[in-house]
Amino acid sequence: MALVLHSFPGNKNAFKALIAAEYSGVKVELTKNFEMGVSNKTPEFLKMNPLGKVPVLETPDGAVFESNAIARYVARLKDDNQLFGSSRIENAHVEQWIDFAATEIDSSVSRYLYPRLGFMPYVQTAEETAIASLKRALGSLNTHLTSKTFLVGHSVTLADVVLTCNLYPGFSYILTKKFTSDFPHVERYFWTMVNQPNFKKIMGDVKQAESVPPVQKKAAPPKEAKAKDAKKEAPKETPKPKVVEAQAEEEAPKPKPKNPLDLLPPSKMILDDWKRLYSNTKTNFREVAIKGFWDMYDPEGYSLWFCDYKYNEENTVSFVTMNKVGGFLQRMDLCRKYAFGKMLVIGSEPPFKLKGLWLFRGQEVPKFVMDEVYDMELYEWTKVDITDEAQKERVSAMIEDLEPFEGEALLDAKCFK
Ligand SMILES: N[C@@H](CCC(=O)N[C@@H](CS)C(=O)NCC(=O)O)C(=O)O
Repeated sequence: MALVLHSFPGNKNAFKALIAAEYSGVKVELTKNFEMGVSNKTPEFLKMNPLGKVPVLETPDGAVFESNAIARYVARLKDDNQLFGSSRIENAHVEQWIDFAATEIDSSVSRYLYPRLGFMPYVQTAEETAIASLKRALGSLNTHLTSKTFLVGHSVTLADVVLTCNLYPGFSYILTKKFTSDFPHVERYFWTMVNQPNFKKIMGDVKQAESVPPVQKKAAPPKEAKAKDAKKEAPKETPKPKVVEAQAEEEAPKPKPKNPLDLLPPSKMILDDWKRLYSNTKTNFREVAIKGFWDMYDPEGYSLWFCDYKYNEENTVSFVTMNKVGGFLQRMDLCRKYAFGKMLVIGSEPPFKLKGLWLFRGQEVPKFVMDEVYDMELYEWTKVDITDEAQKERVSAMIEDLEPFEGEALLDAKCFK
């Protein structure tokens, strides 16, 4: 029976076990319908890995997390597996390069790439440090590989599996030819590895990044927080001349103006009632939730909007596309009181299409959302005409995650509520 590996598809950390399994004649299968942020937060998953991270391997003797430990476990299922080398010293070297791949390559690639994909805050000096560490590590790897095809010995070992997987996000998303050409032996090594049949079967065709992802626009820190911080920093004991005090009083921060959406005439639609109905409907979704939605919908107090991602051709990697939507929904947190949304990742093959449906308080896409959430301008916004039955049906289908959607499979559907 196959061992079950919990992860989203396309995860380089899951590739390690899947490639090791190919070399070892072990059956490992990815969980079906894994939903990042949902499947890895269930109590059952947290029992397997309290950190809630993937991958996790389920074995008959218990679960294993940490991708390198999982890959080692899988490889050990084959006696005298050459993936560990063929002598004690080779085995030590395999372990040495696995640690090098984790501490010198993976950490630097992550610190360079993830802020650019918006998964971590971008800090220019931190990026410079990450690039310097990465160049240093690639330089030493390049020297080692000058006269070698494999890291250790004369065939693929687990060290090649782990190192290639850790190089993979770098080559695929950020390390352009301009960057890697300083390390020709690393280049040759990487392309040789990813073209080995057992790698290719899992990774598919690997293509090198053609450009460095631009730095994500950052939301300005909330004005209120700035005012509070300024207050904190003011020296406590300094006596102020009266005239300055008077001026300070005049300049005291005014109470925060109400959100204009709170000043709209009351609506008969209670957004929380709709969100509750959406969450609590487990069966007969069309008859209960969708019907309930249209019964509640108040076209005077709310408006519906379709959004279409303008740059779908960039959505070539499933998990990056899904994370893009995840980041967008996190940034929409500031309008939770005034909005409900569905975002669909459409297609079974890249490039994936991103389309969404949003319900906003008022008749416009709220200005403060447009101003604060940079993702908004990456989408084309079209107001739904609910007198048009076809548009109404499209709204229902999007709320319902109806599949196929416009003739295509859904890779993912996320809800903002
Ligand atoms: N050192 C871990 C890293 C695991 C990891 O960071 N997984 C990411 C996906 S690649 C994750 O699950 N992130 C979810 C989270 O941080 O909550 C390994 O090699 O398995």
